[in-house]
Amino acid sequence: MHVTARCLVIAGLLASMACAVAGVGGRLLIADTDGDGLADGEDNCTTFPDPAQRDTNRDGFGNVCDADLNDDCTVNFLDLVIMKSFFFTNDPDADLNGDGVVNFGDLARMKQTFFEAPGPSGVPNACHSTPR
Ligand SMILES: [Ca+2]
Ligand SMILES: [Ca+2]
Ligand SMILES: [Ca+2]
Ligand SMILES: [Ca+2]
Repeated sequence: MHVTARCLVIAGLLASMACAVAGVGGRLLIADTDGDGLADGEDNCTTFPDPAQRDTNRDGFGNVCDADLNDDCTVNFLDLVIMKSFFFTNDPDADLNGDGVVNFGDLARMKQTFFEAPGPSGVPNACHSTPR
């Protein structure tokens, strides 16, 4: 009886240690910066929640962080001109937020990465040989 009780205590300690290690390891291994349920290494837009991973031009940047409409790896006035030409249409690439229409919501998304590269993306993409 006494031995059994000690074994249970030791077993319990080991189990809780194993759980603690798994908990720490889990957090380190499964970083999900934007909390959209996709690990950063599988997320085509690591800083903006996009569980659908919509990437209509298939360049490795999810539409929500891909305002680079002419695919030159910089978001600038050239892209703004393209978005303007598709304004109030349903062009899929210029529809950054995926609500079916190109409008001020998409313009606001573009503004957030203006003068920057598209992304960051956690998957291989058209602008970087390594994900970023
Ligand atoms: Ca994301
Ligand atoms: Ca894209
Ligand atoms: Ca561009
Ligand atoms: Ca839209």
